[in-house]
Amino acid sequence: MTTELSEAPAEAPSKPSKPTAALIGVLALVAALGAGHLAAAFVGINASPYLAVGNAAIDLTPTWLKDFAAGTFGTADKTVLLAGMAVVMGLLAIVAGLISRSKPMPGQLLIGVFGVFGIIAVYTRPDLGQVSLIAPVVSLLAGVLVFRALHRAASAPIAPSSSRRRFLFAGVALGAGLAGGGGQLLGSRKDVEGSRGAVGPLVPARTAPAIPADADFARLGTPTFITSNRDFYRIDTALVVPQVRAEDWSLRIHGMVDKEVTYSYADIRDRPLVERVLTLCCVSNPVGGSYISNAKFIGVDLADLLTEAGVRPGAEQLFSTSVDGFTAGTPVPAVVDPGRGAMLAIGMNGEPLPVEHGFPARLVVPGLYGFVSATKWVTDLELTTWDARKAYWLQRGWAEQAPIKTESRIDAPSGAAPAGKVRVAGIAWAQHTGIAKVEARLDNGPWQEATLSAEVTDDAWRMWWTVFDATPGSHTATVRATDRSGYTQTDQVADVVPDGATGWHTITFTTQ
Ligand SMILES: Nc1nc2c(c(=O)[nH]1)N[C@H]1C(S)=C(S)[C@@H](COP(=O)(O)O)O[C@H]1N2
Ligand SMILES: [Mo]
Repeated sequence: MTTELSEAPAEAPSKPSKPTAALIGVLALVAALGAGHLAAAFVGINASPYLAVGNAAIDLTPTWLKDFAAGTFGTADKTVLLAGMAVVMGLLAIVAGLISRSKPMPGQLLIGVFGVFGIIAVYTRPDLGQVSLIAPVVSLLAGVLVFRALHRAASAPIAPSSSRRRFLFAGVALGAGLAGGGGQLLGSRKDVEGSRGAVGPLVPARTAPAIPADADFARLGTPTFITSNRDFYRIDTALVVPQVRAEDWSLRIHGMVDKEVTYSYADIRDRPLVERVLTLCCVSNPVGGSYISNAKFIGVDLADLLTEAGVRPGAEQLFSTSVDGFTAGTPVPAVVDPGRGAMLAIGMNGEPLPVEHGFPARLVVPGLYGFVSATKWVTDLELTTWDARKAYWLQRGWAEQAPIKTESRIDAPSGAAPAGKVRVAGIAWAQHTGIAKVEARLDNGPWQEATLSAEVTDDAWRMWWTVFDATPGSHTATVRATDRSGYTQTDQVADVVPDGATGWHTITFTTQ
């Protein structure tokens, strides 16, 4: 700092030009984010201030806005969020540069406030420990120091030759890029795909029933009975898919139990495995929506693990926690009843769970929406009461109890069909109750009973089809399902919040 004192009185410093000032702000931002990303590689990539701010934004977003974002951008909503953050940060950085043309202090302050936001975002993440604070602190320091250094170079009284200045600016940009890229590489260095590949074949002792050829009407436009892992719908609150190696994973069962137990991946894998066909559905699935898929899950009975721990009387909810901080509360009766078939799943359609679907392990519970039951990357199960703990979506206005509602959807025809005999086909579901009947009607005419696909299990969806005579022109088709309890789907329209949409799915199509 002595150089500063000796240089200061020499001559009035020159002001950097507006574009240079703006560039200083942007480069300081890029340096801060790059350094933070690199530091995060050593403590967990989610400690990167950029990602931590994004994750915090997701958790703080009001439900209506989340629904709007998911509805408008679909699964690209996360990319849109990250891009939006980049634009806002970039604009603020330009402001920081422009307000600091004569003195570095105002911009430095703004960059500092940015840094503090990053620190708060990391500090308040439920999935990050104290050591993670290193990343946003490094980021703050890098931002402020680079801003000062560039500002000084740009306003030096005897301006360093502009080529030297350009060299310095380019150096910062390059360094920040290398730091960010290096962080990204190092952060994903933990070879989770390698760990997944090393699991080897999962051979269930009890396999799922064989899937008959008439379990779907895919050639008539319904989905295939089993959804491929690639096509299976996905819902995550976290920005970055958690990377957990099987050898680093463990599951702890504690709380209102006789004996706390902890299982390693090998402990679970070495048990006799069971395979079950199960249709998962998201509570956010609107009438006619696509957040529903069906797979063969391989794992162990949750009821067996809970018996080993010994669930105490008075335990009301199984509070499950993921490594990413997501939590779900499942009613105890649904997970201790051996007839229910709730699982700790480690496999999906013959493979170890895909990383995006919860590798190394997740929960699945027949008949309950995913947000109250299907915790991915699960590491902690606490037996507790409803009063003691509130799960992630319960805190955000969604229901405590959320059994899947009996529903149905039309998949064909879509758009146009030749006039005459028109075949209408789709899916229906009432997990853990079973579908008894599906009816469809054309243009509000009489209900007509549809042909159902072969039933594989009452925990999975059924497909249906029927044929109508349709004159050339515009038509509507409507569907409703009746489940094995005798309940017929209500036509009352309900929104997805708080416990799932209702209403009859109606489509419009034209024939010619
Ligand atoms: N860790 C974690 N688990 C989670 C979620 C999540 O956001 N994070 N989403 C839940 C919701 S809302 C649903 S519907 C299912 C979706 O599971 P899938 O992504 O494998 O289809 O996972 C559940 N488990
Ligand atoms: Mo969900």
